[in-house]
Amino acid sequence: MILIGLGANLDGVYGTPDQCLQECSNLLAGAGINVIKLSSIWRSAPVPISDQPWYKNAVCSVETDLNPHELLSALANIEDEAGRTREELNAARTLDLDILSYNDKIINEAQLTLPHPEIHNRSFVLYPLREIAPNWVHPILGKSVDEMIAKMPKGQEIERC
Ligand code: PH2
Ligand code: MG
Ligand code: MG
Repeated sequence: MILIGLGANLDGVYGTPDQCLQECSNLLAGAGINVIKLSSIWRSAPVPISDQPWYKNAVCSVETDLNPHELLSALANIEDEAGRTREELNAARTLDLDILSYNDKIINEAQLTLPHPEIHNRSFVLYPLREIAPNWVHPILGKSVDEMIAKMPKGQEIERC
């Protein structure tokens, strides 16, 4: 299963963060990335806590013929088209598309780490992930989504929209 995390907390080319996430299935399809399942949109406090606007987050599963590196660059192109500017780490953004897992492959390269190294720490990934892939098991940690939710750092405010 190929899993992608979606996030946005600034208005951009496609409108509000909500509107941008709703447009994502079309944007991905245009790049040969077909959305199979899409979670609800969740509203989450920025991690780490800051005075940025709250995020809208979702997770989807996709099918594509692109390999992991091709997928990474296709997602970066979509982020660019959405008006993303690349500033400091964790800066507010119009659209963030992260590969969470690519068929459970393990990759450790400067440009691409798979599975995404923060999955188990982030409520804004784990709650939407549970909606679409409740049986997914982290390929390195060997933990189910529920087990990761039970152990994730506390105090990350999140609500389903
Ligand atoms: N993305 C980040 C950093 N912090 N916080 C929330 N709530 N949602 C995000 O998508 C997010 C974040 C870096 O990609
Ligand atoms: Mg991210
Ligand atoms: Mg990213």
